[in-house]
Amino acid sequence: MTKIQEIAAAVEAGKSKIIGELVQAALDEGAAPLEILNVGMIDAMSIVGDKFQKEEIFIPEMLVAARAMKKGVEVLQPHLGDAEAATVGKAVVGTVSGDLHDIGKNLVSMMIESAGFEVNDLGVDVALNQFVAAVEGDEKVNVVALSALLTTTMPAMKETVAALNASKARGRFKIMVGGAPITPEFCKEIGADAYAPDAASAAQKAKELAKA
Ligand code: B1M
Repeated sequence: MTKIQEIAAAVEAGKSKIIGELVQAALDEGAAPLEILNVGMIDAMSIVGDKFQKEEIFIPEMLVAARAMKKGVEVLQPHLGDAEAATVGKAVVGTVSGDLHDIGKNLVSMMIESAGFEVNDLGVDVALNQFVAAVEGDEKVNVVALSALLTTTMPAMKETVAALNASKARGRFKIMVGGAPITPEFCKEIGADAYAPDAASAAQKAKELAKA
């Protein structure tokens, strides 16, 4: 088994105690940080999701897998991207109301920060008025990144985008959306400015939006 396969197995089995050592060992062996993330962790979480869907595992197993991934990401974080010297702006990031999934959102936060943004991460289950207050209360904000992982929280994303579109500060920020059930079509339909399929593209897209 390669180190990356060991990492994937540890994420799937929710082995938080050993995941840090495994990630460090893979880095020491010269594995690419993005490969560790994509193959060792994100793919493993997809398998966890599939098993949950087939009722082979249940919420506690999903939760321990998520914890293990978080621990692994903590070790990986300093290797994921070199922070750019100049600040390109400030991004408000959060998972929309009713949605507690934060791993993808945390990766998006981390990658956007590495791309040179200051980040105000509002966390999960963020009410639309919290997003509006965050943009209206801070003139530096030029990007808002909304995450949703559940089809049932897509309406909350739509309402949040509508509230942001109605904000008096609308002229100075762009809205980006993402998360597993989100599509470019949905992005367009709800009036957001951009869609990104993953955290690395979110960082790239945020830079483009900040320049637009
Ligand atoms: Co949840 N859950 N979950 N869950 N969970 C999913 C999303 C699900 C697909 C599992 C399944 O059934 N196969 C399913 C949703 C089905 C649907 O809506 N169609 C589901 C469900 C049903 C639920 C509950 C309703 C279960 C229940 O209670 N019956 C419940 C809801 C709770 C709530 O939010 N109110 C629930 C709870 C949980 C846990 C708490 C146990 C745990 C979350 C722990 C945590 O986040 N701290 C959990 C987990 C771990 C998952 C899965 C297994 C993994 C999610 C994850 O972290 N993936 C997930 C199945 C899956 O995704 N395959 C599942 C890894 C992460 C890196 O990927 O978040 O997709 P992701 O982020 C990606 C991209 O989406 C993108 O970038 C990241 C990659 O680079 N991205 C953005 C994300 N946000 C972005 C924003 C952007 C741009 C890109 O720009 C702004």
